[in-house]
Amino acid sequence: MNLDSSTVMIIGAARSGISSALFLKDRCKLVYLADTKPYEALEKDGFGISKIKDISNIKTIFGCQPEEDIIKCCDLFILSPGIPPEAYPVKTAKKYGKKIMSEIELANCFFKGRIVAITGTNGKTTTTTLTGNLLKNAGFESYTVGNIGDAFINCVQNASENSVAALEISSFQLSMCEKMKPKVAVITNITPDHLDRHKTFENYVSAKAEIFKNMTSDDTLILNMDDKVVSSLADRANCNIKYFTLTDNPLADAYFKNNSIIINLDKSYKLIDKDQLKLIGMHNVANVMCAALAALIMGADIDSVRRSLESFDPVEHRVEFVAEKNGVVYINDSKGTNPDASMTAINAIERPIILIIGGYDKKSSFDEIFELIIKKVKHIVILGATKDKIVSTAIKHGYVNYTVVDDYEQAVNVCAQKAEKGDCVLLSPASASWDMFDSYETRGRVFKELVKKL
Ligand code: UMA
Repeated sequence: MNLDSSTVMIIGAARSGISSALFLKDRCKLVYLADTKPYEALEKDGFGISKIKDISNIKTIFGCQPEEDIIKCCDLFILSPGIPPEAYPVKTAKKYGKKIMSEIELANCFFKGRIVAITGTNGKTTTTTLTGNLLKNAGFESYTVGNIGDAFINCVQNASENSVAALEISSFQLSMCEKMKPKVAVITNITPDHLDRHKTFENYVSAKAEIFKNMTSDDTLILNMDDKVVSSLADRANCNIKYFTLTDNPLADAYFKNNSIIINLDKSYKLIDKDQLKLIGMHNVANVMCAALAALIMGADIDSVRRSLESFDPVEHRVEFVAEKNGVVYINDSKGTNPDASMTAINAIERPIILIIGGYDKKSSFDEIFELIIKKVKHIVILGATKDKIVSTAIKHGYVNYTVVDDYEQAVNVCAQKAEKGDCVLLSPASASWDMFDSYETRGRVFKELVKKL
């Protein structure tokens, strides 16, 4: 891709936008970096906006929308994943027939190595981290990038033909991918999420299916046999398919038998016992199956995969142990940003639970999670933009053990008062963080700080 004579406009000046601007600054005639937030707010976000200061061919448009006349002069638009398709610069660029691509697609155009792409509603961060780790320990020059927090474009400059990107990719990012052709792709599971952006579940599933649209018989798609929505996608794919299942089903390429993970690729063998893993819960057994299949298909050796799995620690903010205070265990699952992820966390915990729930409204339903809350959760502490919706769902299900609070300090204090020795306080909001925080990471860190102060 030659952009020497192009003027490029990047929309969104956070992780994806800043990294794209730095990558493009020497590769095109002029870069515009646009964000509706003013500079001071971008600085506060802490994604390194000061790095683009005083670079002669990066012009910034902050605190307002770019003018139509400037949009008309640009040849290419790079969108950050958080920019909705109805945003003013996107609609205007489309009106003038301009080329628009995502930061992921931009990176894909310049990346020389192979891609292992991982998507799904839940489990993708752990699976991606694990895949990157298994590949690195097996001697690959691997980069763990994407939705996980480190933009894909950041690794492109240093990558070679021998590199492998373990790429976590969200539905937002997939809906703007054109040519990406992963060597291996994984779909962990699909349940309703991000319906505020995709509008319908079908649109969301179709966005996920974009991951394999360019894959051919040289490539492999790993699908969840236990998830009907995911396994039915096999009919739409033109590449090799491998399956994993948490049942004892030798027809799958990875399955679970007598508490062990069995791999069934060229030959059948026991990979590891569940008890040898530091990761807790059956959802993590599924994540391990995905990552192990992906690494083995890429050529990692079995012994190295086994050793790496034994030593792998849980990912921050995903069912992460924080502290034990007065016999009460505190767990941070701030990455539980939808009801399904929070149900997975609740299911992974064997103690009586006090749950902190609520946050930004992604239009998810809370009915199903209440069926589990009734069985496993002693008390819930509700806050955030979804609080009224959660309270009315609690009333509808006849669940009365709840307290509504205004902020995290109150939430942690109420939990500490309600919890008894042997209980677990679980932060798993079943909602995104954007009503009160810039990210789920900040939310998780605030929770951990408050717990440490107890
Ligand atoms: N903005 C505008 N105009 C708009 C809307 C937003 O200018 O109309 C600006 C905002 O003011 C803000 C910037 O756009 O400054 C934000 O862009 P962004 O939300 O795409 O943020 P990035 O920091 O670039 O982060 C994105 C992903 N965020 C989202 O998809 C919402 C990050 O995933 C990802 O790590 C990063 O790219 C690198 O790939 C985060 C996430 O929450 C972790 N993802 C969602 C999830 O996992 O559920 C999908």
